[in-house]
Amino acid sequence: MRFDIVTIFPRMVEAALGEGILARAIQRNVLTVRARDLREFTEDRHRTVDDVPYGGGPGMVLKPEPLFKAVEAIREEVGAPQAIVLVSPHGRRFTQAEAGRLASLDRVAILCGRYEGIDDRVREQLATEEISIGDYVLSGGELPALVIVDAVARLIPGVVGDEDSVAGDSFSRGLLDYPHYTRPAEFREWKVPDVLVSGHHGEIRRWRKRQALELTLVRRPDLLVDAELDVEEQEILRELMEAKKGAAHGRD
Ligand code: 9D3
Repeated sequence: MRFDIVTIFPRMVEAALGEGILARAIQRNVLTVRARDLREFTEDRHRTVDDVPYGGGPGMVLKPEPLFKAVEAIREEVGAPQAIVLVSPHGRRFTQAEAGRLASLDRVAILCGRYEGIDDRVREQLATEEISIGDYVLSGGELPALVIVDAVARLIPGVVGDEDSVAGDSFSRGLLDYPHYTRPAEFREWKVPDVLVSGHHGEIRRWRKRQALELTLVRRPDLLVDAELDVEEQEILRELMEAKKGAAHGRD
């Protein structure tokens, strides 16, 4: 899979891609990410990417021309992207399901805004979709672009070393994760739950399911609506909900 990220801060994007799982995937050619400097697609001596807003008001607006030129260069060099994502606070919220949809594509371009805004003709005429990563104000689209690349890349076979760890990932099954422990079995008098050191694999599996379900029920009950639960998990969840009801009526 290939991403082309258009930004005025290509080094910010490259710095993040130089570490960790993404860096390894890029080295091994499982993933290609190219950060493209928007200023390279300007024509004037000052490499101007922004201008004052028509109608007045504060701040600067990204000009359309360099962004259109950047996408045209991508088309010519590597072929037309299957999605041209504008990262913007106005976009549809990015979720694991959205990550899965983008992971099915071969070539994705991401356009990052900065300043107060971006000429709306980019959204209307160039972008194929608009994505936000959540309800908070950031200074630009670079971090959101990296969030999207990270979440999507993890779903590409061979990017994460252990495929089982991706399949078991919290949101891929729609549940929060169970608690993890490592040695020592006792740390400052806090013990690891007995069941985990017992070696009873059946009991461990069931304990983890219960913990994951209980945590999800308490913290993120909204996730249970779409969670894919096996028969055992459905049974445990029914028990947990009964126990909760009992507690609420003061009879536990
Ligand atoms: C001061 C201008 N803002 C009015 C409240 C509008 C604004 C424009 C550009 C706010 C933030 C940004 C920069 N953010 C993004 O480009 C962005 C973003 C975000 O801020 N939050 C969540 N997801 C995203 S995706 C892109």
